[in-house]
Amino acid sequence: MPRIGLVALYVVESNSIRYLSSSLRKNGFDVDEIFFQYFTHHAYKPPTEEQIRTLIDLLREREIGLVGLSLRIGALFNVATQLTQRIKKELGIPVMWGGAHVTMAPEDCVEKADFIALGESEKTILDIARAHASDGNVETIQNVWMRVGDKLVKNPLRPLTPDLDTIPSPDFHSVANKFWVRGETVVPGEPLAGEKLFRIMATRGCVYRCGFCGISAMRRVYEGNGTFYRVRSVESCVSEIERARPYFPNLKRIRFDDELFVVTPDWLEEFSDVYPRRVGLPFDVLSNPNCLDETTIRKLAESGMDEIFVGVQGASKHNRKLYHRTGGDDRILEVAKNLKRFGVHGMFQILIDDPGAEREDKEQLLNVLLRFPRPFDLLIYSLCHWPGTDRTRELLEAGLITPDDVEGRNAKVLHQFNADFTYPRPPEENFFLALYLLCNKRGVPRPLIRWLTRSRFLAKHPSPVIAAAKLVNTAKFVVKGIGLILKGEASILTARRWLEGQRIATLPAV
Ligand code: B12
Ligand SMILES: C[S@@+](CC[C@H](N)C(=O)[O-])C[C@H]1O[C@@H](n2cnc3c(N)ncnc32)[C@H](O)[C@@H]1O
Ligand code: SF4
Repeated sequence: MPRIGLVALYVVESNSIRYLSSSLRKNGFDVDEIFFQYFTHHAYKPPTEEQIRTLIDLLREREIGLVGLSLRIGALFNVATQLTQRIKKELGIPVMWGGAHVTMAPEDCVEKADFIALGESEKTILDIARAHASDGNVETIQNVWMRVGDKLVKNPLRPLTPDLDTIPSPDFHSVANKFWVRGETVVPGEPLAGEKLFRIMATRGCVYRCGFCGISAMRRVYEGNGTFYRVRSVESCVSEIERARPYFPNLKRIRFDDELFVVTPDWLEEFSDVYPRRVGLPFDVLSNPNCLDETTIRKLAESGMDEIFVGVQGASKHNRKLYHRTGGDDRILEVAKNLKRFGVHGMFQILIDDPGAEREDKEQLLNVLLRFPRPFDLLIYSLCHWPGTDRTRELLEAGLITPDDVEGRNAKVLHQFNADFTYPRPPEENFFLALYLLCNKRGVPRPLIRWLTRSRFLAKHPSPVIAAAKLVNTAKFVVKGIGLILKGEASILTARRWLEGQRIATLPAV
């Protein structure tokens, strides 16, 4: 039987193809995992002819009979289209697409691939593999969409898998049948072997519906098809880490990549007992301030959480008005204070560049941030317009963006997800970006920032504030980098990404 080749585009970390491969292998199917290039913030380069050739030669050599492209981000839509056309032309084999962007924008994707699979696909891929092993007909498989002549076949979605523990864990350690197309070279084996950070997901989905977020768009696709937010058992998570550990001899940290880490009291109680005993490594998670009361923060800290990413986005009025996001500014401040109290380093995420935001919104956010206890990190994201979100629809309707601004047609996320000063934004937006950058830096007096905020002149001519912000941010970035090296958490992959991606102008906010 010809093999299936699953290809991750610019993401060596990809859970997606690892999960799908585990399901296929468990059911006796032959599959290759191919990681095409890797991703460095702000240093993305489209694939060269030689790189595409390397991929095609590899697929031919491995006798792949069906290719599955995993398309997580809309920004790589054109790359996926280009690769699909080349594979079909040169190898004459079918190409299917799946992944987060395919789920959010199936209408665009179905026109480019032989067929696509929407949503979670561990079961769908088995049906596809069975069809591939027999007559190749996938036309009636649930979750599959395809164009048949003039007709667009849209099969219904199967319900979400309620118990995540029944899904075979991804395999981050075995070396067989894995290939990393790095530049023009094929590196066989597990690309993450030897990394110091191990990433895992304890959940899928989310309980909220924030207007800017891709998760909300995916949730809409699944409406009426089962519980969207699901949690794995503590045992399942811990044993996945235990299985991987012997293959990661330099392991220093666990990162839970969930959009919203678990905060159910029973789960946390069990986790705080089991994780320290059986894993005992520092870990970090991502969460929403509404989920982080004092007890939760204490429990997480006791379990070994030393850092946390917390989504702030905007001040409360802005969040409610633009993003249907609840929670007051006092709550966010309380979270910041409790994190400090329990010795957890806070890394707060904010959003800028929303064309509907007003000066007042920006000032309010700055005032909230100026009340946070220092030290804290600030990650500043520039709003990208994912297809299918409420915010994208509202901005389109208001004429504040055009369809060309939506990711898929656009690829802003590759160049300006972490906001920097290379992006052409209005002076006032740059002024506030510079002030945000200053507000978590220890040497910068807060009264000075408050005073600068009031300057109408600097809001129109922000160059001096930008220069100051770049300087202090670079200094903090260097200090943070040295800290990572001293803690032994900087790996070769991290270092390579920094060296390739970072110029002073594009250093991410810290
Ligand atoms: C964890 C994560 C990361 C991690 C990856 C870690 C890992 N081990 O995979 C890291 C940090 C590396 C990452 C990077 C990025 N990410 Co990210 N990431 C996520 C997150 C939170 C979870 C992804 C995941 O692993 N889910 C679990 C797996 C099993 O689900 P899945 O990927 O959807 O795969 C299933 C199906 O989609 C389907 N499927 C997937 N591929 C295929 C292929 C075929 C052939 C088939 C049939 C089916 C299929 O089956 C899979 C199994 O059920 C998602 C949000 C989300 N919930 O999807 C954002 C998300 C995908 N990321 C996003 C973004 C923007 C990025 C970055 C651009 C950020 C940046 N600038 O660095 C990069 C892009 C990297 C790239 N080239 O794709 C956005 C994408 C928005 C968009 N549509 O453009 C999302 C949706 C976040 C959000 N809330 O908006 N990410
Ligand atoms: C997917 S979110 C999850 C955050 C967390 N669950 C919360 O409630 O804030 C991770 C971070 O990505 C950023 N982000 C999400 N959607 C974005 C978009 N459309 N454009 C730019 N950044 C975005 C936000 O700042 C967010 O904090
Ligand atoms: S921003 Fe966070 S809380 Fe809101 S929908 Fe996205 S993942 Fe959920």
